[in-house]
Amino acid sequence: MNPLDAYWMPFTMNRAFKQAPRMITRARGHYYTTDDGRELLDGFSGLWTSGLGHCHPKIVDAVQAQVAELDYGMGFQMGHPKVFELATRLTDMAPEGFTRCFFTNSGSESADTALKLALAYHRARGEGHRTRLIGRERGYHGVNFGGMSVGGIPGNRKVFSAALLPGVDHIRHTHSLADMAFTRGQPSWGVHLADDLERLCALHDASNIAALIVEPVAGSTGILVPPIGYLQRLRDICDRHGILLIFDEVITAFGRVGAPFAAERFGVTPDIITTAKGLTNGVVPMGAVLVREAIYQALMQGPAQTIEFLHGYTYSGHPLAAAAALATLDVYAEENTFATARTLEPVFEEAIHALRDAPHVVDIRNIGLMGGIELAPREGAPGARGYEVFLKCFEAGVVVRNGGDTLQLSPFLNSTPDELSHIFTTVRQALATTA
Ligand code: PXG
Ligand code: PLP
Repeated sequence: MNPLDAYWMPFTMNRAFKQAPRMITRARGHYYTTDDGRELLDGFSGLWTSGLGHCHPKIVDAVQAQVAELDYGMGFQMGHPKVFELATRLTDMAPEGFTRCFFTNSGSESADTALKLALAYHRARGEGHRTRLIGRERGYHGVNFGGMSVGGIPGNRKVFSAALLPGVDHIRHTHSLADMAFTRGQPSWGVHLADDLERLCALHDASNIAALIVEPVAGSTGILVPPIGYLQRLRDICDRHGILLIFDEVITAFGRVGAPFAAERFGVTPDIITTAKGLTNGVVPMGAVLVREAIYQALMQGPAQTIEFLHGYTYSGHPLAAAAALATLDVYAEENTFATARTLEPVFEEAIHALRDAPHVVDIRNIGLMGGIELAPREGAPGARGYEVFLKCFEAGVVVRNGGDTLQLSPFLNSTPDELSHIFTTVRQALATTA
């Protein structure tokens, strides 16, 4: 038996991996070390998680100190100081009006928490008829039943079709090669795609719709940057019809678009923001759901001796995660990380768009330090070309990710221009040698 067999790996080609493993044993700064002693430049910041680089000494110290002090503390009907401090810090840095924070352990749990909050909010206000949840084609909101249902990735949904939540619908995605290929930053075409929400309001009657959930920039499906004016128009339509707007900022929060939140970068304020990943720099799993005061207040109206929102995870607000998050927020502030990322954005944009003439490239998209390079699929084998480029980059010492035939780039928020250029040189060489 292969000693790797027992572990069923997540979102991985298990059989192929176990024939030819890619094993990492150490990480420091911007590099992984493999089990055969090679150094890999991480062009994906973990999995969008680790914008500060790996094993940041301040975060490592904070977690080490915490584990020796309070390893776990029951979070139901009890609490520990750091998680309260963290909630205050997060609401302070969130856009105006976000005064409350609920903790989870992942982006998937944040998405499902946000959807449950939306239903509970409307019901508490006497609008229990608002039960429908709207997502968007090509959206990714994790893998739990709620997030998968509002998600719009056919492959993730297909097998579970019979068990998807009822009462869910989707607006159109915003991608069109014909209208926006090779746009730098936000496309000027496509604001009208937001009007698709009006179609669903008319179909279901808006009084039945609880919430719309979208990623401000769709990440997993290949970096779909919102057209200029699009998010604002979604906001306007939601306002007109009393629909809550949820931004899933699991990828976009904490500097990835050169601001604390994409809501700020795009100047559009949702009602609920979901986060995870960069909250702890990926060091300990944690997610946070930020909500506006009115949502919290609506749920605080019952008898005093009741649990107002019957929801929570054993590990909500885990002490190690809280310590890691507090240290991470300190480092973001001390190192001026979000502004650094914003300064790097034009360098990144130049470097990624320079690949326009490379073989197979049909589109390049970027915003902040998120980049997507879409390749033409190989005849009859969608995804194969993207996967081959991923493998070649790995062999050449650079980690990128492929989502099907789109290469995804998520360099460190504190990358050097040389590192960016090394990443793109490696991708270019990989493309040149890929059929
Ligand atoms: N929402 C969004 C917007 C995400 O990007 C999740 C929810 C789920 O988070 P968890 O922590 O439950 O995985 C995510 C996660 C990719 C890729 O290739 C991105 C994610 C996950 C797996 C792959 O871009 N994002
Ligand atoms: N399943 C069982 C049997 C449980 O007792 C619990 C939590 O107590 C869960 C699932 C949920 O686990 P978590 O709170 O870590 O999400």
